[in-house]
Amino acid sequence: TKGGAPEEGVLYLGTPGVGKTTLGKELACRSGLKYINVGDVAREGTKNFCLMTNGFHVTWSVKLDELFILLGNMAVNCISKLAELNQSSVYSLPNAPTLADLEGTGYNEKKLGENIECEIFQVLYEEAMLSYKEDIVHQLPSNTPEELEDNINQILRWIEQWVKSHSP
Ligand code: DAT
Repeated sequence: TKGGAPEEGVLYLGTPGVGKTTLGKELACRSGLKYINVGDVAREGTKNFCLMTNGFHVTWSVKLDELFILLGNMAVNCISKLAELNQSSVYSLPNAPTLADLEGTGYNEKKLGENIECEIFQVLYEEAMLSYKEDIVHQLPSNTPEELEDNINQILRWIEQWVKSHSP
């Protein structure tokens, strides 16, 4: 970012284990964009992140306003662009992870069940469709290395188109 101008970016989300890190790091390598894991940023600013429980679910709660300060211009972009429902895109990459996929992530069985259920019922996709203009929400299956490669190429094409349509 130069002179504090908001950054443009690709925002993608999905439940744990669907392949966000794998995709994000590879996409960053090939596009020159910076990879930011919002969860890592939140965890590093520990005062912004606290463990909540209602006796049934245990979950991490993030103070969003403080997280946005930590994220800086990237968050300015998320708020100003995504909230206006234009220009940016949201990608959901569900691949219905199995328990075996998720076991290594340190989640307890209940949480694993919830995440899988969330993926099966496409909760994130539906929420994204409700929150943003439908034509900027894309759902990309990523069940195989070939699909991952296709997705990276598709997102690179979208970035290229976006850059072309926004250059003077
Ligand atoms: P996330 O960051 O969403 O938690 P990850 O990138 O760490 O997920 O991926 C979880 C595991 O799945 C990891 O062992 C890599 C593997 N993986 C990711 N994308 C895949 C794909 N398209 N096909 C097969 N395996 C994939």
